[in-house]
Amino acid sequence: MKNTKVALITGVTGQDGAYLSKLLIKKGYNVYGTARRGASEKFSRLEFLNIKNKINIIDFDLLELSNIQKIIKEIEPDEIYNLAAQSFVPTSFELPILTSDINSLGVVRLLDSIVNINKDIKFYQASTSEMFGKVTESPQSETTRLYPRSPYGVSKVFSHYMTINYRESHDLFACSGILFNHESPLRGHEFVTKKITRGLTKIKNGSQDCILLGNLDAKRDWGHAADYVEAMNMIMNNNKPDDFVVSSGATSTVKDFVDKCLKTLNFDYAWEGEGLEKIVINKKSNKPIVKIDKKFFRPAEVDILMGDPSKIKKELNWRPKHTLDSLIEEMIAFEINNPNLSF
Ligand code: NAP
Ligand code: F7E
Repeated sequence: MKNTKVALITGVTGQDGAYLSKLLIKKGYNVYGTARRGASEKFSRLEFLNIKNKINIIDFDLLELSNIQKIIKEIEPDEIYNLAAQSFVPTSFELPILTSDINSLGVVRLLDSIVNINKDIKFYQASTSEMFGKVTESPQSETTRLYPRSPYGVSKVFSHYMTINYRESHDLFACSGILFNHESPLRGHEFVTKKITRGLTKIKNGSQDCILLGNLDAKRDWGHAADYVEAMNMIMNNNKPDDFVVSSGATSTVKDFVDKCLKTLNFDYAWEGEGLEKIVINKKSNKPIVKIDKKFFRPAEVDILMGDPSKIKKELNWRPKHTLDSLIEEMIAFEINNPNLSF
C-alpha cells in the first residue's frame, strides 16, 4: 500500500486544473497533470500559482486511446480527475464533432481504460449545469430533468450518463460534480466574467475604449473556482461514489455582473437605450464603454441557471468561502495588478 496518494488531473493547464493541483499538492498528493503539446508554452496559470515545478506534467490527449492507456499503466493513479474538455459553449456550435469526440468519447476512453487496467482507480467527471439548459424547474438539483441547449451541453450529458453507467455496470468508484459556473482571476479570457472584469479595468486605466457583449439578460449562478475544486476532492473522498450539484444557490444577470464591476471600479455611469442599442455611457467622458454586438448571442441560449447545493452541504459539509462580491473584487484587483497577464 502506497503512503502518498497519486492523482492524475486531465486538463491541468485550465482554470480548474490549476486550482485543483494547488489543493492536492497542499493535501500531500503526488500530482500528475496532463497537457496537450502545442506550439507555445501554456503553463502560465501553474506558474502564477507557483506550482509548476511541483507537478509531473505529461503529454496527453483525450482523443488518443493508446496514449491514455499507456499513461494510466505508467502512473498507477489512485484518483483520476477528468477536467479536460472543449469547454467554451460558442465553440461547440462551430466544432460540434470535435467537442463530442473530446467531451463524450474522451470520457469513455478513460472509463474503459480504468476497467481494463485497474478497477480500483477512482474517477471524477466534470459535469456541468449546462446539462440543465432550458430548465424545467428552479432551482436545479441532482434530480432535475436534463435539457441541454448546445453541443457542449449534449456532449456533457453523454459523459455524465456514461460515468453513471460504468459505476453501475462495472462497480467503479465513478462520480460526477454537476458544477455551476465558477470563475476566478485565472478564468479564460473569452468567458463573460473575465471579459467584463478585464475590459472594464482596461477602460478605467485608459488602455481600452469599450467592451462588446452579447445577451445581458442571461442569468447565471456564479461561484469561485477555489471553492469548487474543494468540492471535487470531497466528492472523490466520499464513502460512496455519487453525483452532486455544486453551486452558490443564487442567480444574477450578466447585466447585474456588469453593474457590480462598474461600481467596484468607481465609474460614474448610466445605462441608455434598449435591446441591441443598449449601452453604458461613462458620464465623465460622455463616451460609450459597453455596447451590444449580435455576434456574441448564441443560436440557443441557457436563460437561467440556479443550483440547489443542499445535498453536498448536508452530506459532505461543503461550505464555499467566497461570495459573488468577493469574487468580483478579487478578479478586478488581479486585473489592476497584472495588466499584461492573460489566460
Ligand atoms: P478550461 O480552462 O477550458 O480548461 C480545459 C482544459 O482541457 C485545458 O487544460 C485544455 O488544454 C484541456 N483540453 C482540451 N481539449 C483537450 C484534449 N483533447 N485532450 C486533453 N486535454 C484537453 O476549463 P475549466 O473552466 O478549467 O473547466 C474544467 C472542466 O470543468 C471542463 O471539463 C469544463 O467543461 C467543466 N466545467 C467547467 C465549469 C466552469 O464554470 N468553469 C462549470 C462546469 C463544468 P489546452 O490548454 O491544451 O487547451
Ligand atoms: O457565458 C452570456 C452568455 O461564456 C455566460 C463554461 O465554463 O459555464 C461556462 O459556460 C453567459 C451566457 O459561460 C457575452 O450568452 C453575454 O449566457 O461565461 P460564459 P457559459 O456559457 O455559462 C458552464 C457551467 C460550463 O460548463 C462551461 O464550460 O454570458 N454572455 N455576453 C456572454 N458570454 C461570453 N462568453 N461573451 C460575451 O460577450
